[in-house]
Amino acid sequence: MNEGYQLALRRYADIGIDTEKALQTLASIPVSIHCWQGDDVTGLESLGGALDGGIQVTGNYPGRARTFEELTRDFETALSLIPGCKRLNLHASYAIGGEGKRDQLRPEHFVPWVAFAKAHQIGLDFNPTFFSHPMVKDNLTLSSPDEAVRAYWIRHAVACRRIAAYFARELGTHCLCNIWIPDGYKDVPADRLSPRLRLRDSLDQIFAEPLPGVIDSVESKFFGIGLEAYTVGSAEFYANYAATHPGVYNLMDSGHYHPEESIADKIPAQLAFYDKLPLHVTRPMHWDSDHVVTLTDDLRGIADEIVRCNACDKALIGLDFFDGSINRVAAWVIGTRNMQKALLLALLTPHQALAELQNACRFTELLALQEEYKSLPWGEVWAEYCRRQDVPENEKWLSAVQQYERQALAERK
Ligand code: RNT
Ligand code: ZN
Repeated sequence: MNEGYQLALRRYADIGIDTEKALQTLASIPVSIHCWQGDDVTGLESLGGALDGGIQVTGNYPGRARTFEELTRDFETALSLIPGCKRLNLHASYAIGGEGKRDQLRPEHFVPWVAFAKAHQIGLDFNPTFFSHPMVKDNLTLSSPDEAVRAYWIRHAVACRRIAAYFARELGTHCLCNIWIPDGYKDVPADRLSPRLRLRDSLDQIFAEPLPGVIDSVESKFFGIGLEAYTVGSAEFYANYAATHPGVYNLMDSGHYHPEESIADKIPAQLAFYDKLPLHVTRPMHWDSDHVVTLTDDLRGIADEIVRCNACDKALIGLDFFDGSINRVAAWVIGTRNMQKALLLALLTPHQALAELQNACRFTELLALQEEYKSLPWGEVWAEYCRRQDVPENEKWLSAVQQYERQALAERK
């Protein structure tokens, strides 16, 4: 056994933590990696328009994936450098051969993705795509007052849920099908209720069909770029929708709240009522900027809550960042490994003992231990995990990405 790991194992045993058990648990927690970091949320439909819907990718680092082959090759490279259990999160705009007719999408447009998932033994998650499309009129989709527009997007979501069911059937694992819509207004609206009533009706139509294997979620948001005054699918709207529609879950994106709010505290609030906890983990900087996830206190707070609320099997952890200013394969690797490091740190914390201090109102000891535990040798445990999972245990993964950049990305002009 590696010497550094042995020392760490003993140090953790002193505080009642079994590092072997932590590694076992870590390996069992899936992280769903979003395909859209690989191509700046462009998709494969060749519609030619710019990214819209109030979200933005900045940067033009060379090597963006432009085809299914490039995207999957890039993703494979990332997979080979990330330990543990992975899933792939797809958007409907990554359909192959659907000609942008999103209301007519069928499983056949995703056959190569299913083959890819099978080859890598990973599950798929899915998202209808309600942006970057000519049928999005004035940033409105499921809440549009134009019935033709609203009906189009209802058909799209219905089609997507069936595709999600196909993924679940083919891959023998659930498929999270998440609805996020951009709908909102740039300036103060005259009517805040009617759009929400239309959205509620659209969702009722979309979720009418029971589909085995599909977990449905709705993702709220506070504001978008160009949609500053009002968002139809707000936090309260979707929280209440989910609460009154069994089987529909409220997905929390860590960039979709007020800047001083963290979703960490919202996790136990959700878990008091729900058996599943879908998440989009991202890093907002001043706004929903979707920076690559780093090992911040915010991220650690999210992982801590998942672990200490015993929610490792309830959390559906998805990543949602997109940075076009750095190597995109590296972005995947950095962000995903950080999510996993945060989970490991949480698994290496004696939460029960700390909770007992809280219950006994021994707050001095609680603060002292919380701070001392920050310098335990968790890096040795991470390195051991990577060795066992056959991925680089440290910054050596970077040279693999750089080599791939020279071989494969450099020729994409
Ligand atoms: C947008 C939402 C949404 C998207 C992806 C591409 O603010 O976070 O989840 O980022 O669906
Ligand atoms: Zn999101």
